[in-house]
Amino acid sequence: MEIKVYEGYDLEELIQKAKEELGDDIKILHYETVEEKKFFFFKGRKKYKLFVETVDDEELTEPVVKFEELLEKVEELIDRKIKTSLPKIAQNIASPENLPPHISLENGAGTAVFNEFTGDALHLLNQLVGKDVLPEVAKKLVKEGCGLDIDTNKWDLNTLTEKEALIKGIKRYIKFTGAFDKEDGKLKIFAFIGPTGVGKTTNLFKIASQLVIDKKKKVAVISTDTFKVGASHQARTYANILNIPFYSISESKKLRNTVEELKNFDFILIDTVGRSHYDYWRLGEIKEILSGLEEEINHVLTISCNYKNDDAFEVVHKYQTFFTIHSLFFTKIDETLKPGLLLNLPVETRLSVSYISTGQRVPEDLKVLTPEVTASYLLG
Ligand SMILES: Nc1nc2c(ncn2[C@@H]2O[C@H](COP(=O)(O)OP(=O)(O)OP(=O)(O)O)[C@@H](O)[C@H]2O)c(=O)[nH]1
Ligand SMILES: [Mg+2]
Repeated sequence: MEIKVYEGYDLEELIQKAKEELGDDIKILHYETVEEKKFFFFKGRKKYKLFVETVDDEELTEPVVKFEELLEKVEELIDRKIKTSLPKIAQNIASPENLPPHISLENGAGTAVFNEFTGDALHLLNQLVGKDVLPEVAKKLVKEGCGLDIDTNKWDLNTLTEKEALIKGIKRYIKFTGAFDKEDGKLKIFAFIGPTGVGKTTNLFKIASQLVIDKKKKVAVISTDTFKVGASHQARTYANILNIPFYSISESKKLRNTVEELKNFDFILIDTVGRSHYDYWRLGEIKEILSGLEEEINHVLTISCNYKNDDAFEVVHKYQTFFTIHSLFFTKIDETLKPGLLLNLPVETRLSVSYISTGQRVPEDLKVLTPEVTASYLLG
């Protein structure tokens, strides 16, 4: 690199001269103007000083790093980064700790963390999770049938069979109402509430049949489902077969009067219209019809076993904001292979359970829920 100075009266000419001598790629650093002194009558002229830097040949040739080379370097860096990070990512995915708790690898989708369990206890846990029992619920229940294994310092079953262990847990965490019955000779009222099509009407009549035929009780049925076309007809037909009184009522005052008239009966079963748990307005309507009888009515929340866990919890949650729930009445167990709800709902919500509907036949397809019956459905 070299700096040259050109002097003259025309700046354009100076630049031209520099280019001719040094080439087109000169670098103009700066220029100065110098005013020449006046001489008698002549005005002083403006003179220019141009400072130019010559550019080395090397600098003019190819850039130090070619674009392709730069690209290669970047690609190499990315490759290296992927190679070092991938094993870690892969490990993280496979590690049980990183999976949502209710997913089980054994079932092809991942595995829940049951580090503190071993042997049969672990086998039982995986079986339950495979039936959609939430891992936290499964752990709670299984631990009841476990003791600490001294060799491994982990929990293992201390019962003869897995079913026994599960029953122990179920007894500890789930309340069972037993068959609907009368205490102290007073009239008992049950209202079947729940989402659409879960089996409220069908199962109400299964209960009515058992009470009338097996227990020789005095039963009346009231339907507040005046909304659905044919609903009242379906219920009336069942009532006629059983030869029991049937009422179709849509006003709360009339309902209260009718209940008053039926004082000497053993049971009143109230059928309600199925409502989406998201339909607050319509749930409010049911509450309004039943109002004034809150204290006397046992609200039986009917829920289908083939509901997904999240949906079922949502149903319970929404219905609980309107009604005090007496018990969960499960239906359609015959329509699912994964009845985890049977444990998840009562354990997590602490609501009691009453019955389970096992099919469409009235009155046969109904069982009173007990710890043994519940365990059978989970373990086959
Ligand atoms: N597979 C099976 N079907 C059932 C069971 N319980 C009821 N059902 C059927 O489910 C359908 C709906 O039953 P309903 O008793 O009318 O249901 P609901 O809850 O009263 O319905 P809405 O009044 O419309 O809300 C009918 O076809 C029943 O036979 C069950 O345990 N298993
Ligand atoms: Mg119905």
